[in-house]
Amino acid sequence: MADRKNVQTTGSGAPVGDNQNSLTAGTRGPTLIQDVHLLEKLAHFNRERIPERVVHAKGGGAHGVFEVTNDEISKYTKADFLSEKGKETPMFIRFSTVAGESGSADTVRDPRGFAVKFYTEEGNYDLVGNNTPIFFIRDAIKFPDFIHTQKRDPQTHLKDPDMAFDFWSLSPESLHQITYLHGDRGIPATWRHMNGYGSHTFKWINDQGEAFWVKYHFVSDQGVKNLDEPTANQMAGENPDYHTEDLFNAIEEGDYPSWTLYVQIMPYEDALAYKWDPFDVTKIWSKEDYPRVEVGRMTLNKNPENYFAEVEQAAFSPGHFVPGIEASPDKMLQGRLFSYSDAHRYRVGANHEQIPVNKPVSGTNNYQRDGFMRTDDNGGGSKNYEPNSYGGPTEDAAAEISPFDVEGKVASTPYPDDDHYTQAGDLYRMMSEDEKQRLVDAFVGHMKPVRKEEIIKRQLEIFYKADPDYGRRIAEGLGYKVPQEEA
Ligand code: HDE
Repeated sequence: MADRKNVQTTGSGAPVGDNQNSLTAGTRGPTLIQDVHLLEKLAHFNRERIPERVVHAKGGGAHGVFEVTNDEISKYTKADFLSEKGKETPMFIRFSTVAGESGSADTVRDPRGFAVKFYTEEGNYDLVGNNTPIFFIRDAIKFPDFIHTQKRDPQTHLKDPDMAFDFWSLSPESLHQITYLHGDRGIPATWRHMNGYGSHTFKWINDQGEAFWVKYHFVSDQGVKNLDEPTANQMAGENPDYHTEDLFNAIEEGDYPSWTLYVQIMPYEDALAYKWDPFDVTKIWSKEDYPRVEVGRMTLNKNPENYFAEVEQAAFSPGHFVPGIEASPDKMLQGRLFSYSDAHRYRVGANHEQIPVNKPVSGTNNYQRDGFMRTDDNGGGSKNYEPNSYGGPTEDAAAEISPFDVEGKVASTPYPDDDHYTQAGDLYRMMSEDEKQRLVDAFVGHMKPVRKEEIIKRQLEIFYKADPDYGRRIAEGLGYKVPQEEA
């Protein structure tokens, strides 16, 4: 028998005699069902695909390290991985587009996922953001509808601009994000040349139990570079995996990309007095009001060994908090706290957190048992209930979330503020003339195929409310007048 080290085996470890020829009765006889190697190989092949992510299906990832660069941060959070300057935490990131399927092009006009998993000594902390500081909607209940308009028409199975602009023009809270998306940053040159944001407001708690609101900003140390739409469209055809390839090659060549992490910090009491609802993820906090404070640096320095094992099976959840970091009442964040782990249980399985890329370096110690693909000792002979008299793991009061007051009626409540125009208009007005022209051209190009005139008119009215020039220029490009100025 050849040296076993390099002998091909079946899934059950038995050596394979012949991997070129099926077992047949005679030279031309039928294939025998007892060719268990053939049966296993074909059957496993049929089961190689797991459900792709329902959004963010196309992406790439890398391992790296996060280093704290500011000793002051521990004043605001007791999170251990942020406790002192120089502290390093291994991390894994996955970049992605939103709407495309797993084989779609990287260089489309679309937000980019920016999902970071910090393997801290207090458990995994997942910061599952995008390359935009805001989002299209601000209540989780609208998310499935919104995504349906970004995917394919139920009849034609084609992308349909009527659906996208119908939804956006009937959900004016999307104006800020679609202005951002149709601006230059809507098509990053590479994943290395874009910023990342937590987007939502989160809550930090320090050792004294004081609470602060924070927003995360990962600022690319490579700078921000974008692709213009014609170049991006050409790249989508020539090399649909351009961003994936760029990141892999950069790390392979030792050109490690890094981002400097900052937070904006809002005192707890400011929240309800601030001019904008700090829990409305369609709005930003101005950096004049809440300047960015440096936290640390994230450097990507290792490519995955295996894409499926590490990137496709990666399971990020905004619900993976560590002590000192908690949720805010942002309704989008609240909905995400359910959705991600639910998606992982469906896509990767009940025990997805036992898969190496998802496994906390700090270990787990609980009473969860059984379920598909249980690959650890399943708690061995220890009791699987608590409280118990057998020394099983008990809760740690220090890990309880910080109590906070709530008030008001239980009701399906809209946000109190419907000013979707000021911040979008500010974004338009801060653009250079060239940037404005590219923005207008992008919208004109994307709205020209819209068939329903009422959709176009409704959307033009919304642009105009943000800034009359914004509305007029797009209307002109489409051969319309803005409704507000129709004779
Ligand atoms: Fe996601 N999102 N999302 N999303 N999202 C998912 O979870 C969801 C939102 C983001 O690389 C899904 O594992 C809801 C905002 C990223 O694995 C799903 C809502 C932001 C990724 C899901 C949002 C994001 C996802 C699909 C509205 C930026 C990829 C597969 C409340 C702040 C993570 C999965 C990765 C993936 C739900 C909105 C970012 C379906 C319900 C806002 C980066 O659970």
